Amino acid sequence: MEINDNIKEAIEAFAFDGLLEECIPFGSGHINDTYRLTFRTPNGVERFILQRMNKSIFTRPVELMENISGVTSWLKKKIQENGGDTQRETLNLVHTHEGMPYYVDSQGEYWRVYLFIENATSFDQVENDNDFYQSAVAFGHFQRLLADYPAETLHETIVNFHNTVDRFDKFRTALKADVLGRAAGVKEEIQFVLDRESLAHTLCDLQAQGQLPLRVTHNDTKLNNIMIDDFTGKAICVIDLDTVMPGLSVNDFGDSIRFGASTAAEDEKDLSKVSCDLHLYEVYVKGYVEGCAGALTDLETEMLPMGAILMTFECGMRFLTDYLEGDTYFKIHREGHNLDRCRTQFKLVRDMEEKLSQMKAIVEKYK
Ligand code: ADP
Ligand code: GN1
Ligand code: MG
Repeated sequence: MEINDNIKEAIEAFAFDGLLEECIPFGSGHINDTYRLTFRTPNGVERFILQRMNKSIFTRPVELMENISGVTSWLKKKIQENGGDTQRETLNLVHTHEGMPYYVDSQGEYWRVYLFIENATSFDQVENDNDFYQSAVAFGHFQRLLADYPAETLHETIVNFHNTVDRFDKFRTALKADVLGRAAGVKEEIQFVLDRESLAHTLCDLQAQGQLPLRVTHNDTKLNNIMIDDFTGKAICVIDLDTVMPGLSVNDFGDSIRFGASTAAEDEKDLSKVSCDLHLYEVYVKGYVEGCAGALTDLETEMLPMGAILMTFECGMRFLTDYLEGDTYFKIHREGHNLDRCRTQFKLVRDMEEKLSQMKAIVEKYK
């Protein structure tokens, strides 16, 4: 790959050994620009993840990096106490020559580097039950490891990130502005959202009434934000820590179901392929309840299915909002990409609404 001057400047700022052999775009995240770096050193090949943080989404990157430094140091201590491998079981930041955990380039862009987690894979779709089960245990366990983290020291990296009511209001604002005149072409999707205003309140209201506890959560629990060991099949590391903040456990659960229990990709065009696989849902419920190891309250457990519906609804609404606003938030790779994503989410919501009693019965089995 031709390395442009910005990437070169960033690479030179970090304390690497050896000779750069390769720099390639990596992964399928929607937010940051991610590259895999390969260096040839006297000890062999060493690889790293280089990321340009998305400054228009994460408007306070210094605070964000404070969160990540704090959380990864905390996790490292816990992993060490449990006799684990600190190099693979959490993200490890590489520092700059100046000893900083990030670099600001001459254009004002923020960069960070992590050790590359070798012999592990981040999956965009569930390939077998075990991977999904493992990811559930790992996300539950992750929350437990952070249960006594001093939450007051965490910055809110995106304000109102999973405030579904606020997302609903933002959708309405985008609809009113309709800057590109796209609303006329998506009337059905718009109506789908408008019909569910009261649904949007469900979890926010329980939280506001103090019935659901605020916990330190990941907030972006997609399957591809977890690394699965290629040999043992165990989920070894939770990645993408940009949104670790106080939040609801049911939302962490719900986002995993939204992405992982779907029978199709998030951007599948053929909606007949999209549904919520109740078997995968059950696999995840089992793993998540085990991973949380008794930490969930009765109401949190009861609300897990609602978390799945609401996170899927919220995500679909966010894709639709971005479509109406001209695709300024999520990276798109084709015309109408956000609309395709929105449609899969709404298809899933409808399917989950129909399966709600079965989803509840499954939770009953494992609580
Ligand atoms: P985004 O916020 O854009 O989703 P991520 O931090 O999730 O960015 O990174 C994008 C992808 O890069 C991940 O899905 C994963 O495939 C890969 N990745 C990120 N960090 C590492 C790491 N430390 N080791 C190996 N792969 C990684
Ligand atoms: C984004 O960063 P990534 O690709 O893991 C988004 C999530 C959405 C997801 C939809 C910071 O996740 O909230 O659920 O896309 N992250 C941010 O795929 O907005
Ligand atoms: Mg990611």
